[in-house]
Amino acid sequence: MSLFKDWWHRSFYGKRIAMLGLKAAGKSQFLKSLGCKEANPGVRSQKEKYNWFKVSYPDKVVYIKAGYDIGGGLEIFKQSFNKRIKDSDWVFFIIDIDKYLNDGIDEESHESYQYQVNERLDYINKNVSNRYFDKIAIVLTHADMMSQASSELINTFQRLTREKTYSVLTSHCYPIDARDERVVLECFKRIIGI
Ligand SMILES: Nc1nc2c(ncn2[C@@H]2O[C@H](COP(=O)(O)OP(=O)(O)OP(=O)(O)O)[C@@H](O)[C@H]2O)c(=O)[nH]1
Ligand SMILES: [Mg+2]
Repeated sequence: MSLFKDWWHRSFYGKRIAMLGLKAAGKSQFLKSLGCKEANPGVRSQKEKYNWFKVSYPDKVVYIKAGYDIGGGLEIFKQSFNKRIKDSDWVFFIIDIDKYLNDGIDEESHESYQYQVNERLDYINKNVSNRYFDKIAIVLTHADMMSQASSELINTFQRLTREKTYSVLTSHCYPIDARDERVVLECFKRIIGI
């Protein structure tokens, strides 16, 4: 009975989500904390398929459809982001706020983290119809590494992006420790509006 119910719910009410972001941003960690057992944080994801899973609250269950946990390389991002944003009910753009603000240079690409994130935001802004922007939420991971309070982090992040063409995308952002299940569940709840 329960298996049938699960099948029924995920087939008809299941939601599709997309995780976007640079490598090691915390995409797999966020999925894992949400309840996806197959997500593998700390291991570089290529294009691993995960099965459907449930996000469980005391009073509610949200069914998430099967999808891909796609790694953060720019080529993969460019190939897949447009379709993924359109096909998904909610899109999580994951940014390591510690790296973003402290702006380290990536050893592989020799570009700063902030530059690479901004480049992707700009890319989305220019290549995706703005009618999809409402379903994109910016999640700022590694907030636990920062001395600033959440509200300050949001202010700092928004100040840096205010003058940019893509500032419309950064109006909703959520600083979290993606390893903390309780925090991730609360963040997810706010984003999807339940
Ligand atoms: N302290 C802290 N560590 C985090 C946080 N989010 C993720 N991590 C850790 O950062 C590392 C990278 O996280 P992943 O979830 O694997 O990153 P990813 O975005 O899936 O990376 P790719 O699959 O390579 O694209 C893991 O060891 C995580 O446990 C956070 O909010 N705080
Ligand atoms: Mg990953």
